[in-house]
Amino acid sequence: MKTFYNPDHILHAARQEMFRGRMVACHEVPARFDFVMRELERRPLGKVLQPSISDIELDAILASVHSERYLNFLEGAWAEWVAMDPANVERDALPSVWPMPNRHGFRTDRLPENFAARMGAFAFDSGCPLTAGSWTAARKGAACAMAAAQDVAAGARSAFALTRPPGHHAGPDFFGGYCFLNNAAVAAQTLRDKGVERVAVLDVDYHHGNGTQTIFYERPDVLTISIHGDPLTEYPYYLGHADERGAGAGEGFNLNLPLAHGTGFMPWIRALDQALDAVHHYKAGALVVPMGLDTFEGDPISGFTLKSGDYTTIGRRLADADLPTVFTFEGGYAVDEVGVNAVNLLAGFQNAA
Ligand code: OKP
Ligand code: ZN
Repeated sequence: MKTFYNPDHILHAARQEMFRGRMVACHEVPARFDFVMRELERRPLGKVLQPSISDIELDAILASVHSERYLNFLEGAWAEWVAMDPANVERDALPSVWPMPNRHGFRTDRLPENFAARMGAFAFDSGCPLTAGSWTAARKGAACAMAAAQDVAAGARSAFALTRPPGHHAGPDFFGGYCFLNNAAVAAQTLRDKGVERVAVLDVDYHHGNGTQTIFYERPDVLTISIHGDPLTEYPYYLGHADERGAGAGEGFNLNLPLAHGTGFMPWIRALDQALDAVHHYKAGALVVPMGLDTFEGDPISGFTLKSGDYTTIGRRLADADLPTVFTFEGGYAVDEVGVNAVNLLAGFQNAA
């Protein structure tokens, strides 16, 4: 499989994130990318190349998964942050005030002028710093996802979008969880646009793919599935329950498989089999896998206990679905092991095929 990588990922390198009342070092660091790249050099899976996607193409696909208001906000956010206070150039932007939906009667068509307030209107946590280069990094990352999906639509068995920041928490008009633009949604929509009638997204990151779920919640043409830590105790908390099944025309086309903190490989792989059954019954024509490696036992912010060798099995099992597959790089914060775990999964997939 080809890897489409984002050399501009480095433009997004935040200093600190808010965690329980204090600022702590970011978990989502540029070195994560380097470890995956280094492991791909050690155990090559195919060509490693930059995407060639035009701005027009990219704008169009972003506009089909995110709102115009949100994209405009993100594009101008850093300049507005610095305009608030020139000293802000030394600090990453974080929100500190949020609308309470259904309480204040807040409407997204009546945004406040104050930047900090507007930032809160588009964000769902204070742990996702926006830096001078976040927009460009995220945008170039979305181009990788689009290129990977185009490659698969053109007949490749699989492709990998290697980029950061990750994307699966980014919704139609919100960011959070280290994510700004939803790379997996971009890949799924690209496959749809290329004529794949039914696309399945199977999110294996430790955290519920709340952004992807929300983007496709009312659509029957993209089945969204997520296996993740139970939102009763795990981030992102407010979504990811088993009874969220989709709405309207999308009813029945969202499947959440929450598992308790502490879950090990055997119950995890049973959930994967359940997910793959759903993909099969849906008669998907292609698969998108938001690939988080934070299910690993050594992950500092997660609670499953998968081991490095388990990722090979997961890759193999995903290959059994026998579908053209796009992988996007999501979480995984045991930085030293993230490359080995990612390539184990991808190689497990590729060598099974
Ligand atoms: C992003 B992805 C933990 C705080 C939680 C957000 C986690 C985002 C995970 N100390 N902060 O799904 O891997
Ligand atoms: Zn995660």
